[in-house]
Amino acid sequence: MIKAVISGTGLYTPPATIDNDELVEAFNAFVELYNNEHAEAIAAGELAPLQPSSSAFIEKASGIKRRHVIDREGILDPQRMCPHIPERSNDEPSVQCDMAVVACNEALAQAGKTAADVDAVIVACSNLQRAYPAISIEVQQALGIDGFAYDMNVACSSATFGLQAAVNSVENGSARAVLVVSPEICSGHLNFRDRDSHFIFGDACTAILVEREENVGAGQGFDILGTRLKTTFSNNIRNNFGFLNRADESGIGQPDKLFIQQGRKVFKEVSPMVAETIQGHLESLSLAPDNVRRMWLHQANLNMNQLIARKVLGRDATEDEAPVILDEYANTSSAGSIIAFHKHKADLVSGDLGVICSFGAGYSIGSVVVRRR
Ligand code: CO8
Repeated sequence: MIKAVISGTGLYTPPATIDNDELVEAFNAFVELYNNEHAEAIAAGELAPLQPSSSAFIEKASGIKRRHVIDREGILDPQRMCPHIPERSNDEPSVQCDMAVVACNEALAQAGKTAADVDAVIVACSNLQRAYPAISIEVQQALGIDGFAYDMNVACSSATFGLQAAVNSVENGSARAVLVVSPEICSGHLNFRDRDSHFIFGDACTAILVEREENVGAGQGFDILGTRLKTTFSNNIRNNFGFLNRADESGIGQPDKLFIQQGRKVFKEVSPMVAETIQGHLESLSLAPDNVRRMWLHQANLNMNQLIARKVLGRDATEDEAPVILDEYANTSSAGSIIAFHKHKADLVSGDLGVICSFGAGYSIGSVVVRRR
């Protein structure tokens, strides 16, 4: 039987950053503009004044200190509060393709492979910048891969669901190697005017190369012991942007066409589901939580990750056991757990076990158990 192995990972990090103080300063300037503009309606009790944001709240509630973004200036302009990313002509590579190529090239180099060794590309992320042609086919062409490609979206769990699809393709023989790439431009669908969520997201792109075991050198990469996916429908994280928006003009510009969530409900409902999924997955592989050397968890909220790790292990996890990257990157949707894996896997030794686990909108949870070769 063919077995699938993770042989390389890559990461594209946009150079621009925004720290909490800068973001809050822009948000609070917007609040002042809004409240001045609506002073009469506010005084008459017809409108509630907007409340300011605070860096102390952001760090305490989420663990986020800064985020990388494609464009700083547009986000920090209180009159705009949206990144400025100029449209490109059809003859130029798309922004997501550019990000993907950097991350894929790093994953290939880490694995010691070239495009000639790869048969498929899956672009798996929470938002695609156009409907078609598929971004993945553009990436396939940009890398020079002779094979097939497709896009998929399971919000924050896109990369782990994409990993399962890649494992299936490698193990059923339809591809020798598959690149799973997650170009997340979260700043494009975040409402920077919403106090409850303006601080949550950042931009990044990850890539993972999944190959046949026989093509990967001894002691290189990670065996994939199993994947487990779980979905349960919920409206608590939602984005109603879509191709039917133009068919009802009354909805255009409404806040629900960007990311909206009931953050506290998500926290309460998703955390136990994630812990149960990881525990059940380990049990099905005859493994105990004590056997796990590291958990690369989805990076949405530090308190949430500490709670999940505690539920799985029955005690507090050290930062070595559940590394954190959200302080630096914020929530990068599906890229988050893969960034943690990419940055915190080199010190594992042969036989060490780990769990990559994503969770988010859907709800969706993806658990991937790996073992250092
Ligand atoms: N500054 C100061 N105070 C604030 C702010 C702010 N910015 N925002 C809220 N407050 C206040 C509130 O008004 C409230 O005040 P009061 O107690 O007086 O009513 C108080 O702070 C507490 O508010 P919350 O209950 O909302 O705060 P929480 O402690 O719950 O923290 C979090 C909010 C950080 C959002 C937290 O609930 C959280 O992280 N939850 C988990 C969310 C999560 O994991 N979501 C996953 C979404 S990501 C995903 O699935 C991918 C989607 C696709 C990508 C989309 C890209 C854009």
